[in-house]
Amino acid sequence: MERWKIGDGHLFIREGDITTLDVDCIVNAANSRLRGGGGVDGAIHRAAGQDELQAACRDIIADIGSLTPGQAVITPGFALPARHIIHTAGPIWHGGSQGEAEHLARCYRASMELAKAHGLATIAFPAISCGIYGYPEAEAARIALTAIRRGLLDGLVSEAMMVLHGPQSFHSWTEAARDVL
Ligand code: AR6
Repeated sequence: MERWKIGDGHLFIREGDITTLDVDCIVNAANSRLRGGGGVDGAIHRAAGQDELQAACRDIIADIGSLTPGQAVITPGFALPARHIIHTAGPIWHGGSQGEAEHLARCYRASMELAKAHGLATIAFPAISCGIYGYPEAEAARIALTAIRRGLLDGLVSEAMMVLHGPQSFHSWTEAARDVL
């Protein structure tokens, strides 16, 4: 695990399974209809309790229709050690000319703003869009870390953690951190 002090807060980069973390909130790399799916979304659903989490997601979708690009919404964590789940849908990678970078940055920013609005001080992120949605990891890491740095400087949260699945991802993100932070 690596750690940086930023403003009054800290950024951690670590390898692991985000569903095991005891934090105020974890972020789910969801789809815009909150339908559940594979990747980290599937892991979060299994660990939180599929039925309860899907029921909460259906209520949100009944209210708002679908998530707009970069929007974030919140549910309880149910059976997770984390108290809440913040759901945001990252961009699908189409080569970079369709606003993907701005959309991705907004996912991180909106998640931290929502955490702040709910009085949540510790947040853990997966590498949003870096799996099924195909975002190149080094580029995604630079965007994410820049957004998280700004959020910490703005006092949106006091601890932000990037949780990477596997040693290769961990390596890309710590490399990017040396450039960005
Ligand atoms: N803990 C931390 N990171 C994980 C975990 C885990 N338990 N499991 C996977 N990852 P992805 P996306 C990493 O595909 O690209 C879903 O079907 C994974 O290695 O989960 O945003 C949704 O419903 C990768 O680095 O999300 C959407 O339809 C990162 O999490 C779609 O996939 C994100 O990969 C979203 O695709």
